[in-house]
Amino acid sequence: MSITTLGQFVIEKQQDFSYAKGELSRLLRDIGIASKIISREVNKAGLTQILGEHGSVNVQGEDVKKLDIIGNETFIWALEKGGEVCAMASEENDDMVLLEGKFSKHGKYVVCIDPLDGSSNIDVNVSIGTIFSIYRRISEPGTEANLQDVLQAGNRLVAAGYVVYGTSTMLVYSTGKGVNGFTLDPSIGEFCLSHPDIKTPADGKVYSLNEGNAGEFSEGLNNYLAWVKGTDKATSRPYTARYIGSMVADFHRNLLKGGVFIYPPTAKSPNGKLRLLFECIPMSFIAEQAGGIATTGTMRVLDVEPTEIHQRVPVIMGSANMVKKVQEFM
Ligand code: AHM
Ligand code: MG
Repeated sequence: MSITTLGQFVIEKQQDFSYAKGELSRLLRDIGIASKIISREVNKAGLTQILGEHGSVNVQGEDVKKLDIIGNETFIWALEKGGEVCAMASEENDDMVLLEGKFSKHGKYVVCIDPLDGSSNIDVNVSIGTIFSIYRRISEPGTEANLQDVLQAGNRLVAAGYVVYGTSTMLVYSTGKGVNGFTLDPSIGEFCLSHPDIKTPADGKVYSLNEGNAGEFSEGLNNYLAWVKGTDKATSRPYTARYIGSMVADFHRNLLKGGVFIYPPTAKSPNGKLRLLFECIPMSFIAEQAGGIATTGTMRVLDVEPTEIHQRVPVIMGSANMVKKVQEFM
């Protein structure tokens, strides 16, 4: 048989890390388990008519929770069971979460997570995603984790990735040695290697940003938009706009086909909308590992030193030449 499951792949790659004692492999396995559970819940989302609306009580008499809450609780459960992680920062929690599993205090890792990104798309059956990043803790294992453990720059990442719940569920991750993608085969309940060693094209045709905010963009960015559209009448240009409003889905398409994803500063939100820890760092890591570029417009996203958990930064990421072109204008 020629399939390689996520679990098999992670074990095969363990030898890439001289310090690895299997904890990271187990942690990646736990993230895979949580993702499969969330995938199952996401697939049931359209059944709320039958199972009950969010906030109501379903036919079994259980409270129906919002999917982002389910996603968050699923990750906390999986990481507490696994015991490799001492603390977590989540888009769903205001503060850092100290994990309370039997072995959590001794866990060597911290995880930052956006359990369900693009949640405004849930009700309309459009792809959503989970984004995760893994760091080694700074504090001593066995002691209580502190804020410093989760406020680490992206250049210290051990691993990061995302799961896209689309026509198939796919998990894409990197441990700093390239990017690999796994598609969930529901018939065996396993993520199977489907996209080995993903390299993003250096050029692309797709630009992805919310142009509804153009009135609040910088002059430079609006000039770029005029340029991609060829409104300067120079020549017709090959670009096309694609923006679903689910970063994971927009990013994933651009990663495979070539493109640039932009969430720029606007007059109202000078730091953009997306969160450094939960969204920008992990996706930038994947972009770079696949051969692309990720910048805030003024610096490499992975070099930004986080100062608070829910910090936001602007982001321009994707195919190297497209990112460079945006920067020329900005
Ligand atoms: P969320 O974490 O609340 O779901 O918000 C993040 C999402 C991204 O997936 C997406 O790129 C962006 O918000 C869309 O925002 P906008 O509607 O401003 O374009
Ligand atoms: Mg989000």
